[in-house]
Amino acid sequence: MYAEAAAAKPQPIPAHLRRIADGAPGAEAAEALRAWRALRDAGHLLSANQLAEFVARGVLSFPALIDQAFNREFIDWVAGGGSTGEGYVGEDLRTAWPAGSLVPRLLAMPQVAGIIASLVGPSPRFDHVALHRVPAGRLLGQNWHADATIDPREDAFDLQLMYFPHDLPAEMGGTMLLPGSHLRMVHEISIARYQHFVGQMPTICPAGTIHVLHHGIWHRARGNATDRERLMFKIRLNPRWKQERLYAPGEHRSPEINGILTRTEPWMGVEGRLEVINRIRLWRHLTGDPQFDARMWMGRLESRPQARIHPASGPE
Ligand SMILES: O=C(O)CCC(=O)C(=O)O
Ligand SMILES: [Fe+2]
Repeated sequence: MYAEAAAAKPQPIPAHLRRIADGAPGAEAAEALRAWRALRDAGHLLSANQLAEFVARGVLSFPALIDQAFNREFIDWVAGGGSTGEGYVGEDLRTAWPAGSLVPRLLAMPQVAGIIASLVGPSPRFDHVALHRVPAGRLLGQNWHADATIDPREDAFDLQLMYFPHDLPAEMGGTMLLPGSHLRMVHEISIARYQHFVGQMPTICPAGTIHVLHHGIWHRARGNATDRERLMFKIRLNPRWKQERLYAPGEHRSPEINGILTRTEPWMGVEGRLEVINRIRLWRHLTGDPQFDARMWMGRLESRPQARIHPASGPE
């Protein structure tokens, strides 16, 4: 067995996987950049305030963003056996599904494309998808978890989109999210011992709602007490450009933004300040402003005066 392994020739790494390792934008960089600029010029990018909200809470909600005709088509397609597939790791988003099929059409809608472009930039990589179907009457939900694993990146994040094609009343459960949990790094289901949090957010929403999540958000599927199946389409995207100033041109230093970044969540208790500091760190990266601060939370930690009264060495 060992001899066989030693004799095996190393396989070349397929091109699309190589790009994961070096994080480069890929051959389509120029075209992708043009598309990002077109979204910006057409006013489809998120504002600095919306981005601050995302940094603070790890979730942005867009109720009824997708029109009823598309929602209906999506539901019928699933009912007819349509599948989004279960692709994983590094496929090219532009070619992962046949042109004109439902997933690329959803992602190409200007509002959806604008959200994606504002958070993960031009031509993000397709990480994985899942079509979550919770059968009628299945009361058992998931445990609390974060997707993937502890992810220590400070200057980058992946985006997760959840699309709910039908109305989601409270008794259908939906997904429970914990706003503000995204920078509290945990390993997957290690948080399963928790049951409820003060300030948890159920995805009770009208048809066509999209929730946009930072990859670190804590969440769980809930049971479905209705007599209808619950559907949710999720897709995860990885950035391939530096996530700096991807949002709509605008002021990123303002009293309003400071207010958003320093507003803590009820479940944080006395630890809210730790999250404010995490948010400021992320905001600095996303705005390209390493001096940014809010209420001196970072400035205090960074204050190390260098001016000396006495010479560094030798007698005065
Ligand atoms: O079905 C749900 O509501 C959540 C599923 C989930 O945990 C996920 O997509 O990561
Ligand atoms: Fe999950």
